[in-house]
Amino acid sequence: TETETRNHHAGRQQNGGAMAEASTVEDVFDDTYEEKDGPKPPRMLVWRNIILMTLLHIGALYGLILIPNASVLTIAWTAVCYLISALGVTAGAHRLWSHRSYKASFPLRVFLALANSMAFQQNDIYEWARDHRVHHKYSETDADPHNATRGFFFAHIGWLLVRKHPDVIEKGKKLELSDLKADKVVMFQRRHYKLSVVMLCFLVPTLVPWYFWGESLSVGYFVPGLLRYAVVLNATWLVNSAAHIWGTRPYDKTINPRENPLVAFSAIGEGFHNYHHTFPFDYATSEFGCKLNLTTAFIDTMCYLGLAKDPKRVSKEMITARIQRTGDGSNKSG
Ligand code: ST9
Ligand code: ZN
Ligand code: ZN
Repeated sequence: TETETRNHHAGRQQNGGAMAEASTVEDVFDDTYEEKDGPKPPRMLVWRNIILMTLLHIGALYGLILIPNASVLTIAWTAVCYLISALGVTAGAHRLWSHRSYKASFPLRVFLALANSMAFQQNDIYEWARDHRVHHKYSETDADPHNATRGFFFAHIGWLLVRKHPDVIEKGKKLELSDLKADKVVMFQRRHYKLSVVMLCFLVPTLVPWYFWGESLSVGYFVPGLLRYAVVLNATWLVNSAAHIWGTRPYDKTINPRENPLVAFSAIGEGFHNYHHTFPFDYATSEFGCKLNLTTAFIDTMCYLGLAKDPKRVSKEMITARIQRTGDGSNKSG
């Protein structure tokens, strides 16, 4: 595995002359890390987050009840907000900024940063990408922020309700993040994160239906606002919880992340998680391109329009070789 992964990285560097930044991305599993011996540090609850997450989910349930009061346009707007915020996470924070699996022009990065603020995940793109690189590099150990060996609840939402394991921070501080620091769009979003979240995650979804087609403010706030926000969050968390627990492992049966079509559907393409942890730099995060994968279709469209370029892909031969060497036998094409 080790040699193969290193070859991927070398391959990455050869892919394009100006790909220097991509070769520094630390998203490959590090099997030299060992968890510290002795008792685990005590779990420290963060009550502020517990209360806020409870209120958010109560608000989202209320939004669910309000759906019959919403106009058709408001429902359509909710879907649009869902897609935009999801793309800000999948095409933006995840495939572009965490993994550098393709290159995006300035206007596309601005769009993805705005979309990312609409999704209001954790913190800004910089912290999201940092935590996500630690997740890949130290997957399912103490240094993984949402270590799925601690169970479904912890991997899903529990990790946001307690202090991080010290190893997450220790290892995260050693990561190479210069590509993120050098990205003006990422740093701008980081500087203005709070304001951009208030505007894009809450005010815009609420006010657009009110201003343009006379929707009530409460439907605007609870349906395209809170309900949409909570559903995008849960769809994202399912990648960390369900897709690390349920599904097949056609590419690498020695790791826990799995292929989960249901998660792929709700997370617009991010549920092919056995593939993704095996080949983290592939822009499609799946062997099967656009299948159940709106994010890949979006990036393809952006490439077609000249707004993105250099999407990285694993060769068919490399996939087949990997399926035969470490797969669980569930892949029909292998
Ligand atoms: C949310 C996040 O939902 C979702 C992220 C999901 C990730 C998903 C990945 C899935 C795969 C991709 C698929 C996408 C699919 C999308 C589908 C869309 C439909 N390295 O953090 P603190 C430092 S959030 C280095 O406070 P605590 C840090 O800089 C929802 N350093 O740790 C700081 O340093 P300093 C809203 C690190 O105290 C210090 O440590 N958000 C690292 O343990 C303390 O940092 C929330 O609900 C690192 N990795 O608190 C919660 N980490 O002091 C927001 C930390 O120098 N978060 N540091 O400034 C929090 O409240 C807290 O982080 C905490 C931990 C309570 C969780
Ligand atoms: Zn994962
Ligand atoms: Zn990833």
